[in-house]
Amino acid sequence: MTNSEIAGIFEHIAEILEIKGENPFKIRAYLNAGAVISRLGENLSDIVAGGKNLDIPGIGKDLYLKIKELVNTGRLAYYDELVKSVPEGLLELMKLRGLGPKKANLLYNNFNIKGIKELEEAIKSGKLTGISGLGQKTVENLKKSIEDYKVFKQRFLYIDAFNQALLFEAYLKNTPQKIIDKMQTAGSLRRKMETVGDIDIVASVLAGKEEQFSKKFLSYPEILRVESAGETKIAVVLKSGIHVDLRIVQPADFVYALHHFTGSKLHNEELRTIEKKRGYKINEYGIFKGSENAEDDIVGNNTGEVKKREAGKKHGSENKITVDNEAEFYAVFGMQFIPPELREGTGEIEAALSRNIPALVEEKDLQGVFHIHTTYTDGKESMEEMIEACVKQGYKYAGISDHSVSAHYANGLSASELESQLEYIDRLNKKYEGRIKIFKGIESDILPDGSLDYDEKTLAKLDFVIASVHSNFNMAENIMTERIMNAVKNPYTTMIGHLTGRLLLERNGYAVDISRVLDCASEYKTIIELNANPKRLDIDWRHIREAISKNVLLSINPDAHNSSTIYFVNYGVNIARKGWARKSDILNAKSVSEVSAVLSGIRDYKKNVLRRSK
Ligand code: DGT
Ligand code: CA
Ligand code: CA
Ligand code: ZN
Repeated sequence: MTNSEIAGIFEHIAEILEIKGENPFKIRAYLNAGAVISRLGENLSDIVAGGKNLDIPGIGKDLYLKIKELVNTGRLAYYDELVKSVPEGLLELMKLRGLGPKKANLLYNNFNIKGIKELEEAIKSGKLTGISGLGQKTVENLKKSIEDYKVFKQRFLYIDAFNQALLFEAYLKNTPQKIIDKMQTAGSLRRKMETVGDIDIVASVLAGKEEQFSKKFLSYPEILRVESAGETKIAVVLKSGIHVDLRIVQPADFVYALHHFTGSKLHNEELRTIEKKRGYKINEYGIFKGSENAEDDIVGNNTGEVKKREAGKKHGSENKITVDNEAEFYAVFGMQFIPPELREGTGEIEAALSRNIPALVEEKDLQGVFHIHTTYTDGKESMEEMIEACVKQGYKYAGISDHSVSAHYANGLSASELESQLEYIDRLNKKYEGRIKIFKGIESDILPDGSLDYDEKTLAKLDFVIASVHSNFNMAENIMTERIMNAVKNPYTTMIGHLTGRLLLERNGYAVDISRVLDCASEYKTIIELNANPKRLDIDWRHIREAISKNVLLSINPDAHNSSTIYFVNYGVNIARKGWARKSDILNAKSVSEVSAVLSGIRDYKKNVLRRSK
């Protein structure tokens, strides 16, 4: 942990304390310490490691203990608690230019404004005018800050970054003569993170074309401003607010640079640490091994043997090991290829060493889709249009699930409306026989007590039920968990929709004990949806491995409200892969007959469990 990171945390603590209206002396102490630390010549990590006593004015014993905790553990319990003690929206609010803790406090206490959205609405409604401390000018400035914040917010949805990277790359490749040797996106985008901080691009350029390439890059019409432009690194901000980091490397270094800048940092650090013990040095320029014993430990792979050559002056007596691609890169260390999605430092290196990296599910494995809405409720296209789109995609089945009766906001179906929809599906199934099978379903609200909409007689007519929480988000965690577990146990529940209800970069999910829900889903053989809407991507990939280890089946669902969003499942596949999911872990990677058997099997199984427990 660097001095500036520690200083940043202390400054943030001061801000939060100020929002909470705490003792001004305490606040001053943190602010002061932050300032002192950021001016400090010596590294705090070194001071702590050296076991020295700190003798810096402004940093007392209590603060030094906190510094020690940060340096030694990378965290600070006091800070974590503090962050939890204020509404998250308030912290977001403080990211607005011109809005410090005092104003945040004012807005919160007088208008219950807890976030940027609420502030924006309050400004629009004129509610804030004529309040002391919030003059006309201030309000105008806040309005401007909100607009800027939206453009320059810190992270972007994967889908947005992905699309912008595609356009930029297409532009870069579009030259009368070939300039680029190799080019690829790296960073969190390549690892398919659900949100992305910036776009990282690694490129190697044909000899003599370097200047031409830089010029082309810097002439991209979407560039808002250039942050820095060197020979090997260019950083720009696009008009959309997203930053782009370009690294230009020698063709011979491309693979190492690509690997390095793909990250994650944690993955790289772990790999370097393990391999250092075996005499390797890894960085963005290569893999090097000290000349003594250099032959040992070098393992070829099935795509070709690993070559070695002298790296020349730059690395002295070390040998640079030449690889042509990342499969060879990992093979040097006797590892399986680690797909970028898995490079998060969560055990992938160990798995690659013991050949336990699974074959991950792929887009082409999907044979059908569930969770499709139609104009019967809030969908934008007719059922037939949605089915046609699925046929076009080559899907062998489609699961229709409109909203249930409690979902007034989405024009939910009454029991009789649902019955007429089911008859319509019968007719369509005849029409599409041999092409696609339509499964009859519903997305039923999970009512506050955990029960579903409709009576048993109606539910029994369906092939599947997606049970989702759409109301009463603010329950205490244990009550929400019980609510969802009740739905899991219901014999008619096939799967639980969007497990936490989060909207990425907009709102956190409701409080729910995911591990308990997964245990329950495992016991009752209930499927968990991986909602593939790029704003949701819910269940989070960090919980997918746990689900799989508990033998819970996942269903990658587009939650499509029009035919052009059925392809959202591809974003779901990304996330499933990040969660180490194989084809066999995914419901809709199964054939029609397998899926039919699974759906009826779940219901029969749960009915049996219930019967036995009586
Ligand atoms: P982001 O942009 O916040 O979504 O996440 P990343 O992973 O794309 O992070 P970024 O853009 O800062 O850096 C890209 C990769 O470059 C990162 O995953 C690993 C590598 N890298 C960058 N800086 C460092 C560093 O200081 N140490 C190490 N070990 N790796 C770094
Ligand atoms: Ca990045
Ligand atoms: Ca970056
Ligand atoms: Zn839905």
